[in-house]
Amino acid sequence: MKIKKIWANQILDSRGWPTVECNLQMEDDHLIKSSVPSGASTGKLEALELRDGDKNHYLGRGVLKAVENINKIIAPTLINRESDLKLMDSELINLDGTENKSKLGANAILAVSMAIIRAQAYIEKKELYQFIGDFFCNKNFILPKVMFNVLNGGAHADNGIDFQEFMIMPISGKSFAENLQMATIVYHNLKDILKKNGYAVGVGDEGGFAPKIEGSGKDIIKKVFDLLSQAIVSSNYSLGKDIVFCLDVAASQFYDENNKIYNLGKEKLTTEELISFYEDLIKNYSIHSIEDGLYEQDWSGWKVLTEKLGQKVQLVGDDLFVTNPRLIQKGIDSSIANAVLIKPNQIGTVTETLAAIRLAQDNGYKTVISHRSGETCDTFISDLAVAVGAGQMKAGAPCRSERVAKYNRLLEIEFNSSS
Ligand code: 2PG
Ligand code: MG
Repeated sequence: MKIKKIWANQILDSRGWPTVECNLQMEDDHLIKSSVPSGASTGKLEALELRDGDKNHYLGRGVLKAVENINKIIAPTLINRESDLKLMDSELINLDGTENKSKLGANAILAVSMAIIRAQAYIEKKELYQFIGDFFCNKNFILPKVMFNVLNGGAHADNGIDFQEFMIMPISGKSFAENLQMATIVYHNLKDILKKNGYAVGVGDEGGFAPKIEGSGKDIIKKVFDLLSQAIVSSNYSLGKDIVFCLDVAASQFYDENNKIYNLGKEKLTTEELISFYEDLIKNYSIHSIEDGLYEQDWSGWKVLTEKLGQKVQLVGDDLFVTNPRLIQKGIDSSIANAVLIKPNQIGTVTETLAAIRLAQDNGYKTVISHRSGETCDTFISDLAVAVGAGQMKAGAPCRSERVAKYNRLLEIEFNSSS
């Protein structure tokens, strides 16, 4: 069955900024949609998200050029053909012709790439995760353990907490559904605890609470961990046994490149001091994973970090690797980090995303499939996580429809595959 029509629309993401939606109509008129997310704390080497820059349209953040690139440049090359992800992704890469997809825009290219693989799944009458699994030669479908971001800071909130994401990962549930329930119970108890302590309970970009907490840099972080620990205990779960902590520090966001210093509140920390702060936190709290613990271009600092902490915790590279096989290979070659965050829009096609996952897995690096802080209700990453047996995923708090949509899709996959 051939592709009859492809067209794009400008829609809004969860922060109220424009993003790209791609529509793909099959010969039998079946309509497929995909839409792409957008980051706030983006890595320097990510594929380019094309924005119009016209101040009179959405304050410069419109994506009409990307939409037009799909409608006028990409669509004519794909219609009246049968979907073929591998071939079509490589054509899209060539059509763009730049290193970082800056001509057509990674937002345009990824939206189409996701629609193409969905079209193939539709033709083969398979669930998306089953089709991606076949494509990836994996039959071992696993529901991921999820890092739920229950307290937001950094670029995702305006509360003076420098670490970006404080996440809880339930591990003792017998199913995804059970782990989801555990996270949700802790989330609601955390709300009560914050209220009792006089903190505001509005939420940040990823649905976690975003209270303003007074103190010096390190003290604030410890206070957050104490509040989260209380929420876990008051939910009758055991820290370390039932639930572990995960952090996305997003350290590039508070790094002073000129002075090579991390500004944690009013405290100025060297790389070594920040690493020993992590050691301190690991001793006192059950931390399973630290993402972007150091500045994305400080490869020598990352080397020290990995040597010191790599045996104790998972060290995830996000801004460091930007889902780019070339940078992941560089990390593997120099034994830096031990896990890779996977965000399809950092690289711009589904094929390259799968190549990044394959490279990580083949070299013993763990993979964490991730949303962006600006999201839509597209649930592609849930299917992706199951399909490749990633083992881990993060999609924000169990709150806000664009986050919950991903968790509800995981529930659906788990339910359907067990019934
Ligand atoms: C991150 C992401 C998602 P953003 O840093 O891991 O949580 O944030 O999309 O803003 O880059
Ligand atoms: Mg990150």
